[in-house]
Amino acid sequence: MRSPSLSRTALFLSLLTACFALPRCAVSQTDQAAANEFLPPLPEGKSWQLAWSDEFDGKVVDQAKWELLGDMKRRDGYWVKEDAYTDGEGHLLLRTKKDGDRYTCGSVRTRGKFEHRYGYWVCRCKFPKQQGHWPAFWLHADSVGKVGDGGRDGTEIDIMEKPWLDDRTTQNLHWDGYGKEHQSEGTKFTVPGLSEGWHTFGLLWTPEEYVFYVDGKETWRTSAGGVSQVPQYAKLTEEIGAWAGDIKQAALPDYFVVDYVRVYDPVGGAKSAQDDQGRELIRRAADVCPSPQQLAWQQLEFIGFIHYTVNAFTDKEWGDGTESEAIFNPTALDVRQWVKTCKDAGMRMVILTAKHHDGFCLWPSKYTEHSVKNSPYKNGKGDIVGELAQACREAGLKLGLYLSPWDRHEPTYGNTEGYNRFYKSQLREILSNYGEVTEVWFDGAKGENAKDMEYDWNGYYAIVRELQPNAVIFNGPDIRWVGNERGYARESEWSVVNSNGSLFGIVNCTAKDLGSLDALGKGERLVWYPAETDVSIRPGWFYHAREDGRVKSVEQLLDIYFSSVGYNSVLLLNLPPDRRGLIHENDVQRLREFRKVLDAIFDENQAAGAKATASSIRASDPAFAADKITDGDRDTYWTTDDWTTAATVELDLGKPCTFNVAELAEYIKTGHHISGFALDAWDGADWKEFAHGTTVGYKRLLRFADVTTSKVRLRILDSRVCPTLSSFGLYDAPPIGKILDR
Ligand code: FUL
Repeated sequence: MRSPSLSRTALFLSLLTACFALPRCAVSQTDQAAANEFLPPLPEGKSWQLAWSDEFDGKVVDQAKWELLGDMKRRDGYWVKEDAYTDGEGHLLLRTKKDGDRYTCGSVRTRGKFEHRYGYWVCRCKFPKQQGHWPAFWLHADSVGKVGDGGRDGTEIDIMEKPWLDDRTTQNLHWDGYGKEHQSEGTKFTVPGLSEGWHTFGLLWTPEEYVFYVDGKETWRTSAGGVSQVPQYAKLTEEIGAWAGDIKQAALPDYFVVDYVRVYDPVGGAKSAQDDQGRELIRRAADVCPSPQQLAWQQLEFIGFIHYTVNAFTDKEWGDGTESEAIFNPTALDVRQWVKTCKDAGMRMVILTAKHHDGFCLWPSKYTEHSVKNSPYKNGKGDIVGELAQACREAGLKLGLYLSPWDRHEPTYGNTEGYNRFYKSQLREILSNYGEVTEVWFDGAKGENAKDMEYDWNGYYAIVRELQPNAVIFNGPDIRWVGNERGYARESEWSVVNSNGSLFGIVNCTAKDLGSLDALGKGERLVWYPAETDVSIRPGWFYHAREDGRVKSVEQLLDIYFSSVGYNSVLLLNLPPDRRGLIHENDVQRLREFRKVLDAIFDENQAAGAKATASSIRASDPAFAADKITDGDRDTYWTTDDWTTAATVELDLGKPCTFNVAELAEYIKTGHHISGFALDAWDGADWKEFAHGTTVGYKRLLRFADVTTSKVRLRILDSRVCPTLSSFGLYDAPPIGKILDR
């Protein structure tokens, strides 16, 4: 919309701007009247705020807002881009024409550029004069095709369709796809004078219902399908088909003219106090960042666990503390073999059970006789913690230590004061004498018949902070348990959670959802608390000869890798040494194969160096441009302005490439933001979605069927505040069998 002097829009927008400048003030109903825009009534104290609009004042269609559809066949004609253009007078023209022996028309949509849920959506337009084609203003979502959950997971919402030249129009809803599960409801009515001049078509969409309007008069109210609860995009289309009459009888070209599309959100008032709180919660959650130690830990990605104690000799998983030290007799123990196995597998840290629940210490503790010093191992002169620490240092791996609080041997166990003193002395011992320790692992396990006592968690944590200030504490303030021992993180594994106030057991680690806005509740104490995924390469944590044939397959390990490292978690994979004191040949061999497969998958990033353009860049600053995701530098990143929470990045790969794995990485130093994304491939005519996901975080990996294309589009569908992305990868994973045969 445009006029030579102060246009209605300009006046309207200046009123809006003036209003926004005032604290807590949105557009009042009076201002709206001045702007001559009908807006549905709102409860006392609430008013409408413009969330998005296009007045079509530009010389060309704004492609940051709209995607031009075409060239492609559509019903009895073709959608072509050249038939969607602006007239330079503030209007979008969707032209229908005859081009040789085919009929063409224009259509646009905001998919991937503006996707939004709820609010008031309105379009002002003027209709074509000829038969055979019909205009429409509608909302769509890629998930409309999903069957189940009614229309809640996405509904085609037709705010206006007018296939008739007289004054009839129709409004419709379609959900559960377009196949045999398809469902719909609609209304058809006449508005005298509709086929002449300008008219507005509006939809008030709340979580509970849809209310449709024509020229500010309610025409239909429904909650059919259960009401879509997902962000949707707008479409302005022209289509050619018999529903609109015979196109051969039409004198072409003919035009569907659109003056504007505007989307408003309600603000202010009682409900909005909630909305404001919601926004405040989102902002606070988005502002939580990792500590340098948490960040360094996350970058380790893949680490090893070594479970070793008397259990290897008794064939048990939990020793009861009565085992004689004499049975601990590894004859060929070689910590360098452990470290080499871990390093060759790509692990960057090794965590050792210095003491498991049986109380037997792998170092010669001053505070108990139940340790290697009274065992045949090196005639009581051995110190496995010290030997491993040395081997890790030599190999450049980090060291982590596990010291079980539950101790079934120690006589003071059960006496809160006595045992805490004992445990803290041991903790000091292992954290003082072996150089740098990067992770301290506090196991929460305690048998059912364990004596009753209170662990002094805060005292334990204080010792770690004092002696190893760079260490992260597992099951304490820094790192949480993922919630299972199968190797699977959550698909939406948020790193920001709401703590219940205590340090130990900050959250219920096994909860299905820890990080969604719902799960954050009031967000009283938001903390960065990422998940570590611990799992054993065998069924048990300790070595049992009977499990030699039950080492996890490469397929299982790969699945675990994609569902842990690939779900924003760190993978802690356990390798139990056997009675000799060696990691068994079967486990070593399996890890070799696993590494070979990982290397073959990730050897070449086909998106490296790709030309990348984004729909939005923070302050238009090249430092935050889209090419930062393909520059191979994880310290540079693409981002948008704070409240731009949906955006797209297009990647030109330069040549057709085939891939079946994608990798996304957020720049988590500034927080964890992205909550929904999709990936599309260009097929020469259109974008086709090939993968989608929820959260990203430090790393998100996706697997899908082979895709061949030279252009890929990433759509960030939702983000708490500005999305960030430091890297993006596309890889071609060969079949596992083929890799292993090489
Ligand atoms: C559990 C322990 O009970 C297992 O033995 C093992 O150490 C595992 C990693 O943690 O809580």
